[in-house]
Amino acid sequence: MKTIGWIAAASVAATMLAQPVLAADLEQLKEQGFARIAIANEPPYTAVGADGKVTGAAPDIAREVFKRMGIEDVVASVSEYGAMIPGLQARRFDAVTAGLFMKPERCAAVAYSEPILCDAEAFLVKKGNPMGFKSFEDIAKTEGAKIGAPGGGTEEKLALDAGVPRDRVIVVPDGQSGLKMLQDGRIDVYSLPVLSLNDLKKKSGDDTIEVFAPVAGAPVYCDGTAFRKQDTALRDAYDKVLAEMKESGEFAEIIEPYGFSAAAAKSTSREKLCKG
Ligand code: 6CS
Repeated sequence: MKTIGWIAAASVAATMLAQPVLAADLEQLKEQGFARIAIANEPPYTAVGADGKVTGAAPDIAREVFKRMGIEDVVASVSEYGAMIPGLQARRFDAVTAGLFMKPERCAAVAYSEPILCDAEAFLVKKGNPMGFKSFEDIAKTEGAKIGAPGGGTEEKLALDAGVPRDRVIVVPDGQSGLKMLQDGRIDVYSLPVLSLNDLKKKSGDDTIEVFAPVAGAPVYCDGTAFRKQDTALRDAYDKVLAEMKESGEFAEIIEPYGFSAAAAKSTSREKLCKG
């Protein structure tokens, strides 16, 4: 009996080893009936309503493109920006649709679609911008000034690259926390893309704060939907539908009510953005 056990175990092991590293291919996702997407809950890019409904320009585009690919729906998980790529690679998600801006180091780690949502960077500051912050370098040279930014996010990296010491770059989990920390004086500036801060400021109803934009010296970024490196066939199928929607005007119909420009996304490319 023991011998049979060993043979059975060996054949199972051999079969498992023989399995290729399965990409999340189109047929698999069609069968699954949904694509698992990572979002951040940062309106107007991504949002989760009190009723749990997922909206925002990025998930709305993804839902429509996947539907036209035969994948009926999307199931979203909220993630910190810095955890999105590791989560994708660990197969916790099938795609990242969160305004994850294309940058060379990210392009090296994932397979991005063509550009979708473009935006400049901004600062949320006290009314009148009393510390005169116009760039990340201004914050670096202001002794003791603290900036709030998303963990693993673009603004955190821009601040560190501009010379803001690590202990003056405060990781902020979400917009509401950043707003409160600024209002309480625990940070002197909170940085997110322009449309995110405009949305946050408008909903706050707080006239003691204001948005400064665009941040001098910071590029205009664009996101794309991010897939695993090995899932390029899935990404190419996504891009084909995305291009059709850009051409037909349906792409603009989805993103422009959120404040994004279809022309901005159509004016650039993954190739250009991944070059940096
Ligand atoms: O891609 C990023 O890192 C940035 N994208 C958005 C939409 N918000 C903040 C984040 O740092």
